[in-house]
Amino acid sequence: MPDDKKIIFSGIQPSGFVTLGNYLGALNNWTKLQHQYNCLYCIADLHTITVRQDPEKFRKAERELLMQYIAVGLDPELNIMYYQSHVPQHAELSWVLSCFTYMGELQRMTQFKEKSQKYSDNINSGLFMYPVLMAADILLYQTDLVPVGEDQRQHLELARDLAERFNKIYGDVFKIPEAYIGKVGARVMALQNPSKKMSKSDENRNNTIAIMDPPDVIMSKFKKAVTDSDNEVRYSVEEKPGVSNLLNIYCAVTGYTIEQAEKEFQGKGYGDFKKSVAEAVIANLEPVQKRFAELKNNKDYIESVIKNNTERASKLADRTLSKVYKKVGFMPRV
Ligand code: AQP
Repeated sequence: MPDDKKIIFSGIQPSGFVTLGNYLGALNNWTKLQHQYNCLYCIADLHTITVRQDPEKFRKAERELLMQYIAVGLDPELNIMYYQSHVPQHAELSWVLSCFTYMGELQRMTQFKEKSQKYSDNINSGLFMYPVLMAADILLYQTDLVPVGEDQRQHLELARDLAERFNKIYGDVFKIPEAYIGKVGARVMALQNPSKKMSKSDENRNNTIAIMDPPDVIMSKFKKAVTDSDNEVRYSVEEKPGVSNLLNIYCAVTGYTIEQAEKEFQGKGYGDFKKSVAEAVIANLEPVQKRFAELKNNKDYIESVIKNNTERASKLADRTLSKVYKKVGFMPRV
């Protein structure tokens, strides 16, 4: 990777079908960063097992997520895209960092509290340790910038605190990462319940658009999307959350401003509006779906990407981990 560019790190969990939310909030924005930065994007499978997964479905989601990274336009030569579990340094650094993390810090994490409620039958210690693993993910690559949504800010703060704590004891080992403040990606809400975000793991499939949903399915899900009763296409998150969500989606895929979109649908009913949103999404996803279908038939290429990118990630990860091991006083390997 060229030394003169800043390092960006992010990832997505292979916890289900990649949604339009993941696409508009993350993936699609990542493609715009690849020439300006050195980007690492992991497929965060170690994080994913903090919630129980069906192994077959999980493996399929993992396989497809890498192809989706490529299909949306992330170049595997420019970016490093790899499976987190293939680079054991993540887990190794996570252990070391856990010995520098206080229980109280983890107990304060909002995501832990929320997920403990959501998965109350499986509050495992991995769920508790999730932010430490995330800190290891970031610090392992001497990351400069992390594109994070509001929900991950607290975790990034912890990563910064841990890096500073470690550096204070052992000298300059980790770079202190910052949040990437770029053009904010759209926050996409659930179609049937626009007060909560669209999520891969949502059991109600009508809440989510998967980026690989066929056009007729996308159309039908948008037609069923919740709106309101006053039949006016106007943006107001408080008064009209459903319509506003659809407007956000429409603008994200067409590049129109909200004002332009409101004008376009002035005097038109919700039926026409929803159909236009669906058509715009279908058109935007068409090349992605086409490329994905091609990649599915190109197993050798995908394997070469996995091999090559894992090696690149491992090499970088090893630099940091070796330094950490030396600093804490572990016996050198012979
Ligand atoms: N609805 C959304 N709108 C905008 N951005 C979103 N992201 C997720 N949902 C939306 C962004 O996608 C990336 C994926 O992060 P993740 O897989 O680590 O977990 P997540 O944020 O918890 O995503 P999901 O889809 O909601 O997964 P589950 O259901 O497994 O929890 C992040 O960059 C996120 O901001």
